[in-house]
Amino acid sequence: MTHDVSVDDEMAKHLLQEMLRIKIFEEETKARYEEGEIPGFVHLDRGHEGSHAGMAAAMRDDDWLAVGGARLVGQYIVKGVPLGEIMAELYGRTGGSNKGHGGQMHVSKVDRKLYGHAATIGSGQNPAVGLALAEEMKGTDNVAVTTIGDGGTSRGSFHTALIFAAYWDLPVVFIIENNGWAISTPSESLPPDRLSDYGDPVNIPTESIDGSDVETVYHTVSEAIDRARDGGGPTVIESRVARLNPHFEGDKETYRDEEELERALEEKDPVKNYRERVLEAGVVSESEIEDIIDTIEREVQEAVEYARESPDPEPEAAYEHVYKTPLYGQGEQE
Ligand SMILES: Cc1ncc(C[n+]2csc(CCOP(=O)(O)OP(=O)(O)O)c2C)c(N)n1
Repeated sequence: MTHDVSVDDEMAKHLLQEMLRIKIFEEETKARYEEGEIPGFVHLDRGHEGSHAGMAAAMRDDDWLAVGGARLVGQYIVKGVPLGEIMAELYGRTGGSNKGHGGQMHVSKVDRKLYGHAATIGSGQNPAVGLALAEEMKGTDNVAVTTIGDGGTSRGSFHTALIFAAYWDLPVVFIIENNGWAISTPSESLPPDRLSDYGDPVNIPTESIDGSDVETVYHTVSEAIDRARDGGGPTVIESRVARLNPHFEGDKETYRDEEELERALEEKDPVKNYRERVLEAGVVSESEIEDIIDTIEREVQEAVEYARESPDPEPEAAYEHVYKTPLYGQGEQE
């Protein structure tokens, strides 16, 4: 890679640091999962780090992020959820952001303006429209960014959200993280060449970009957010990335061509490519990168310790935060 760096040194270091934070946190998650410490399913983000870090760097803290797709952990990290709370949620412990009720797919944190994922893919876009409408009604210039995978774009709810955002000209940035796969279904089987073309029928401006290039994502999302903040309405961005891990840990990927995966690992690893690029440009030295990695590794170990020490929820907690009033007598207080 011989591209110049197109952001200032401070931003370049920030982007690299955020991508490394995702990568190191997830390597530890994978190891803890394989040791049987983390229950349930985990879906990891390898290949999406640049899309997540570039998106968040373009946002302000008071902008909403309504997350979607299955590549979620990196999105929680870049939106500033404390690593301990994410890890404890993965462990199903009370120290998690959702007190262990949510697990890996359902971290949310309202005071960080992170709107969590529901059980069905493609369900975060209408809430994002509602959040943007609420911000507009309150008279702020905060925007709502929302992510979705290629698979999720097949749901009607996604298209409904586009229609409402266009109709009300709302400050929403729709990011489609197209990693080529919805579990084992290739995104090539979807009708448009560029998934951002789904914005065309409702006249929303669209962009289709290389989402494994963190700076491209940062510039494109910044432009869309600036337009939304200035009253220019929504944008649909297709962020083309590669899925560099299986759909979930344990998926044998028998449907996937080995050569395609090897080529993607060689060419589309956002962290490896950006590390080379900033080193080549003289923005950081090898020893500075090693220091950044040491610091993150310590943070991640602290997160694991926090999760391990955090208690399991009491069985009765299964009835908390579910229904406003207990259902069929369950969980009633004596
Ligand atoms: C409405 C709905 N259909 C099916 C599923 C099962 N499911 C979970 S993840 C997934 C694939 C998602 O693919 P994509 O949207 O491309 O996101 P990615 O996994 O690539 O991040 C599916 C089909 C679901 N959760 N919700």
